[in-house]
Amino acid sequence: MNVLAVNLTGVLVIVLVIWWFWLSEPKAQRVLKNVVDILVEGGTYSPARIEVEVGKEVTLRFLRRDASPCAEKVVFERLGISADLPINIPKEIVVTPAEPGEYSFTCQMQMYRGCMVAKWGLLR
Ligand SMILES: [Cu+2]
Repeated sequence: MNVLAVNLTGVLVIVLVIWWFWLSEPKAQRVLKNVVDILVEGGTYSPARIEVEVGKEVTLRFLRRDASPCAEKVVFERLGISADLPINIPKEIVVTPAEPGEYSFTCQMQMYRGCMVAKWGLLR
């Protein structure tokens, strides 16, 4: 009886491990790639460097905690995007990097600095 319980527990653990690492992976990955949360606080974006797939739409959700006017705008120079960031309210910016490479984003004075890196083949 005890041996059977141990074996059943073992099988259950294996099934859970397989589900967690393989079967559940596509969903988690898709969510991670489509929406990226970026915290704006203490003079930094975090994460300050994000990797995204070339040609795929991605939502960057900025949450500004820093009340200083320095952080009030985020500018993607290469994409021609400039947006106001309200304090404590997530602001979604949807971008599609058409070419591989680096797309920096900064505040107006370029004190806050971040970089979105577009690469091929991240989703494969
Ligand atoms: Cu600034």
